[in-house]
Amino acid sequence: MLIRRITCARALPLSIPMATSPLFSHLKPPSPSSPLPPRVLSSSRSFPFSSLASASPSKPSSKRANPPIAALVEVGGVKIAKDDVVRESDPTNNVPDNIFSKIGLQLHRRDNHPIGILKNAIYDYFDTSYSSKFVKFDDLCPIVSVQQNFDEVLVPADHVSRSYNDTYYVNADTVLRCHTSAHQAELLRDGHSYFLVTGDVYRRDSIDSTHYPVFHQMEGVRVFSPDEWEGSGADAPSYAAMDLKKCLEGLARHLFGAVEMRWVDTYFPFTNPSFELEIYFQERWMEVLGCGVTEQEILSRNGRKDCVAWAFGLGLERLAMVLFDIPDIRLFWSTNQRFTSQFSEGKLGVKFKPFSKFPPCYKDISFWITDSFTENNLCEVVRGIAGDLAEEVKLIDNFTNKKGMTSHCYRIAFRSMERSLTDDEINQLQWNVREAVQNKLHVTLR
Ligand code: FA5
Ligand code: MG
Repeated sequence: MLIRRITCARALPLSIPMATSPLFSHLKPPSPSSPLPPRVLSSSRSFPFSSLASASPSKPSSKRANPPIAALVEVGGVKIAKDDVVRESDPTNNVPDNIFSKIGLQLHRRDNHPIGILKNAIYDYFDTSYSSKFVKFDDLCPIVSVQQNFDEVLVPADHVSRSYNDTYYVNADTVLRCHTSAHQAELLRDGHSYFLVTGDVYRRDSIDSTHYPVFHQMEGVRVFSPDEWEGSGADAPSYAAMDLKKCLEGLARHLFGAVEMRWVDTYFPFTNPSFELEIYFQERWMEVLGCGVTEQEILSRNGRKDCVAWAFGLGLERLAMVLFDIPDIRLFWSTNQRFTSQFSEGKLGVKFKPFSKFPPCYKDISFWITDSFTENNLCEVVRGIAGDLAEEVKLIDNFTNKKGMTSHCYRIAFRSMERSLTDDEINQLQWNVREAVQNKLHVTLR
């Protein structure tokens, strides 16, 4: 294993394709003068749409891209009805059906699924290295308050991650957690000093092989009392930062043995200093985790005034992609036996054998954007219609004419991982996408 330390603020241009779009990490804190994202959607804004299933009543798709959805799910003993989460008529709600359909599936609690196998392997590492001191939570409800998800981890009021463009809101005060850090404060208040929280998290995001609107994170927090760093010769934050990197480098060795990695300095509202770990995968650097030394204010607000702590948030899909050689993040949701049968409990070293490779089909769509247009909204429309058949949405052309009108052209890659798509089917999907883009995003098609 090679761990290259990067000392500059950020080693890579932000356009590196496989680095995640930075929801929490930024080069620097957002400026106080940046515009406040809308908390509640005004009816005049072209905005998210709770459900996209009815995109084209006049031209019903011949085949359903999205499977039927259960009306009630249960997480950690809490029953969640579809109506609790998806409310089309409520302008403060932007959760579509296809997102509700993922709640309660809990891939991380399946011992034969790559995400569950990875979770268990990480548990093994922590149990062995820390004599089972880490308390584990993997069944906390993903519906949390804005306070838990943002306020308690010091996310500023004007931070981009709070916008309806980035986060799924159930209503103005309640969200689908967009990171497992949402549970940090309550667990600190409950007196835990070593804990791991694994869960499904939800984000409005781009469409490509390493981004999916539902994915899994594992949060780790360790609190130190003064006697642990006093006498070490280091100050408390340096001591915690050193211990954190040692812990995560050990974890990487435990999981991967030899793989090329590097640390990158970054910014999170809840840690300082903050770092990301990137792994070289499929000929690119891929960000797999964020971490850092917990902001003192979080500790003092939650009864740990004299302590220091570290915290990390791992992207489990990203790590599992490297570990099992899984080329596309959509595969984790596959129920196809040719995928599921390749993995079994405790088997970490297995390399995924692609069972098929069907050709992608590319369709371009061009339109004049409006001020309220965002790429995440476009991706929501595309996913709402094509579901997991949408492999990638990529901006391929962008220009502003003399009148100041800006045109975007996106290339959509449609591909099934399980079968060949017919021309008719793809044309129908693209037709539905065009119609929905025009109606829901209020842009002018070219
Ligand atoms: C966070 O979510 C922070 N809460 C992590 C953290 C915890 C930092 C504690 C400090 C202390 P970030 O937005 O970078 O950070 O996401 C963490 C990881 O989730 C990323 O490194 C990446 O591996 C994964 N990830 C992010 N977005 C996606 C996505 N759309 N699909 C799949 N994985 C993703
Ligand atoms: Mg990040």
